[in-house]
Amino acid sequence: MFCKSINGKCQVILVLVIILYAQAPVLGYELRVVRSISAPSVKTAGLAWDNGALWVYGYDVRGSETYNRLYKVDPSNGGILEDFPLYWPDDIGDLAFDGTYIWACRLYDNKISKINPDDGTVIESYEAFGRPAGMAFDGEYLWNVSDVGDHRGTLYKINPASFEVVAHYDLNVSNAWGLAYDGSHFWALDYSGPSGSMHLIDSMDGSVIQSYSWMGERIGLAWDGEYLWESHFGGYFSGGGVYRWGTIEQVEVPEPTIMLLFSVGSLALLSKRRP
Ligand SMILES: [Ca+2]
Repeated sequence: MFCKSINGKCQVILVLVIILYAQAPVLGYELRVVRSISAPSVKTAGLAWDNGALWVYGYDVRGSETYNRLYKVDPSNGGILEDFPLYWPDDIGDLAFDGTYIWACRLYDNKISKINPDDGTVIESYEAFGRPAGMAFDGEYLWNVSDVGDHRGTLYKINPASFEVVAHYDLNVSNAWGLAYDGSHFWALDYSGPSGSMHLIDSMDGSVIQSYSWMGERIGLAWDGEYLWESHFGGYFSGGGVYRWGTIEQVEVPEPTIMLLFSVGSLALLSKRRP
């Protein structure tokens, strides 16, 4: 890799590369919340990025009224740009935006709905596989991950025009919910109660490249071209009243190329210092 022939010095360098790469989180290359904004609802879940704005899936109870809504939110301040009612029960999953339509996971009737972003109307709904939880769009295909039952942790690649499944992969993760595509990889939130994890996933074969310990109770996930956005689920006391309002967090992720260059650069310095 760094020498034309493998000799003792090169082997030491390769071992150090592996050690430094493995220690990268310790050196500061971790996921990091850089900003948090108030969500438009208490139970805040699905997220999708739409050209400078976030689509947010939220559910509220105010007095005797329930509000199951889709919000378009300004990510700079959390302001609501648009919002539409959705006519199905408490049904919170992730979202994706394909450039024209919003796609929503419906947890409790195992459906995925295509929604008109101009008025929130449901154009078509499809039977999903298991309980659909995470949803992302890669520029050509929809991707959906299920979170329970026989389909738990299965990632489906779907033709959005026909809803035909063209490939599926077992992610081998416990409880994936939020899903986002960053242009080359998928990110999946693993929602496991108070503690969770975030997985970086190879889009070619569904293998987990790296897993990060992460905060729990995060559900929706979106990618804005530079940062991840995640939703922190709020909730109500059993007797009524809000114990936590939903929030939306902007998350900085490590850049694998920079991480590797850092390791290589450090090794070059170490190598020069060797007698
Ligand atoms: Ca998403």
